[in-house]
Amino acid sequence: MRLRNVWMCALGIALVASVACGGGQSTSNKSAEPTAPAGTPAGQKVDMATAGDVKGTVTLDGTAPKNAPIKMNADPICLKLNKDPQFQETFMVADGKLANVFVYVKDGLGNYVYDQPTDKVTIDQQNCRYHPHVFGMRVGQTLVIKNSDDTLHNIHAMPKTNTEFNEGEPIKGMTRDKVFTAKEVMVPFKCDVHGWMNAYVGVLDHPYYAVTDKDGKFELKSLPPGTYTIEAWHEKLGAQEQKVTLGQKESKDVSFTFKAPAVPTNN
Ligand SMILES: [Cu+2]
Repeated sequence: MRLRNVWMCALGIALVASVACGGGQSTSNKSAEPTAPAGTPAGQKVDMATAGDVKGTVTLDGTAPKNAPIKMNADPICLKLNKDPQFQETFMVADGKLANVFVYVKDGLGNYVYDQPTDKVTIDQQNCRYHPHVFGMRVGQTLVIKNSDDTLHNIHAMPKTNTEFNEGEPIKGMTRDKVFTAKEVMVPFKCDVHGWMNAYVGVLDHPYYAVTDKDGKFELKSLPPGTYTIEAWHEKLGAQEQKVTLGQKESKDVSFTFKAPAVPTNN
């Protein structure tokens, strides 16, 4: 390895260690480890000196369907916690921009290795809803399932690849830790006590994922140069893919448009 490359790699490692990558939001305290020898892409860390970004906006073309109303009569505690009318979060649209879309690198990353996040991801059962509704996490990362309500919640994960689980949390303040062992987009959750409660997690083996915010925006930071398939997933509108090629330090816009259903969906 030439001296310059050694320096670039060292810089890259230092940045990887100090800057949160994508949705991982973790800061690793691990000291820099030696990278694989030059010419051995497998097991190599991303060189932050040449990394770029993919950002974009997700738009809904057409009129957003009305979200289904939620009736919480089955549980008086939930009813008491929610005085205002409640609706599903299926279509979160403002000015035509779509929130709660999971966007991630589906293909093209090769064999890079990434620091394992040391932080935990939390899904909270609060006011008889899941928070967040759509989120991402890493394979091997701890998911804390919390009950903030004074009522029984039963979180039921229904993966196809990972192991299904179905666990009750009868007491306010209870938490359970879970780990997904394989990548899977998406794993749905439901509450077996409250039929309206649902959430989705995208589990990935890399840090390049995001969920669109209320303005429909997302950002995948610190992507190495390469050609990638970016997928945008929505719980009702399905998934779309786009290819993008990133040169060194390039920032590219990859925006998606989903067509609103012609007939209102029964969400
Ligand atoms: Cu529940």
